[in-house]
Amino acid sequence: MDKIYVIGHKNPDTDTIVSAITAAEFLNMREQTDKYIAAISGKPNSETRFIFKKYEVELPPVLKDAKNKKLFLVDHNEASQMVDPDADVVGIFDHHKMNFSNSNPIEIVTKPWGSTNSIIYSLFKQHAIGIPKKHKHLILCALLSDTVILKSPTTTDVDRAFVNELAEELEVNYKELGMDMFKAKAQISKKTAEQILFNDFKDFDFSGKKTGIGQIETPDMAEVIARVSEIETKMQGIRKTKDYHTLILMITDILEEGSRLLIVSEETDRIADIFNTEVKNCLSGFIPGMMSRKKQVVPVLTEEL
Ligand SMILES: [Mn+2]
Repeated sequence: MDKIYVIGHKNPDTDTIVSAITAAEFLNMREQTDKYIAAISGKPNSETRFIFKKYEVELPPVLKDAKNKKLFLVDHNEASQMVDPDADVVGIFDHHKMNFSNSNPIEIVTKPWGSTNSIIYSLFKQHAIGIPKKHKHLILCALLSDTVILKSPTTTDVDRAFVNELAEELEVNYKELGMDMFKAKAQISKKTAEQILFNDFKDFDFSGKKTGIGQIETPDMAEVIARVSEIETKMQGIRKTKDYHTLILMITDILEEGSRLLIVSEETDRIADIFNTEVKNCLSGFIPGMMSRKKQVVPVLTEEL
């Protein structure tokens, strides 16, 4: 029997890694098989490591080579974010915009919800398949991570209902859990400039302009701002060697609920204009309410850049 690797995007975050585990579990249960294997496409970040340690769950193995392997994609669908753009994709569960084509009919479930795990949790419910308790904890963490403790504009009523339901059942104070997760994720003082930039980083193609957007979410923005010149120097170097048109780091304060953008680009001023902000030494002013790369940055650049 052919194994099918259930796998999330490169530079994996908590939602992507938990999705691999919960989706593999769901698919195996639904099809009464064990051919679905959870895998990850790179090193987990400090938030994910904190969660897996807390709930004593083993991290899935890293899939180093996807050649001639069947993949079930979770939490992404764009070739630029896939572990191997030429892999044989047999299914997708995702909550991002679709940029995918395939020569075969496959199962695709997408919802405009705040987390891929909200989709997977609803599939478990629809099919009346029980979820192991440890996985329920992981699902709650993934929802809190992707929705920034339900504060991100990507949050829907479905996500809110699932978080409240799980928190009640598991007897967890989800706000405290969320803050502990984001503290573990930020760990600014322990990170190099490069780790801050690539902590949560995705590549995009905006009408031929290669763009990389990182995001660091922290309860204390000042800690990152203090290191901006060091990070900018790193970004200038990466932009040249890797041939980026634009590199952006979103520095998001989850308590103040807004972001500043560190922009290294061929068109820095234009990008500042696009976001109605001014840039000094590559750093924008505080943009209140900007929390989501997916909802507030990517669509605007897709349209305007
Ligand atoms: Mn996600």
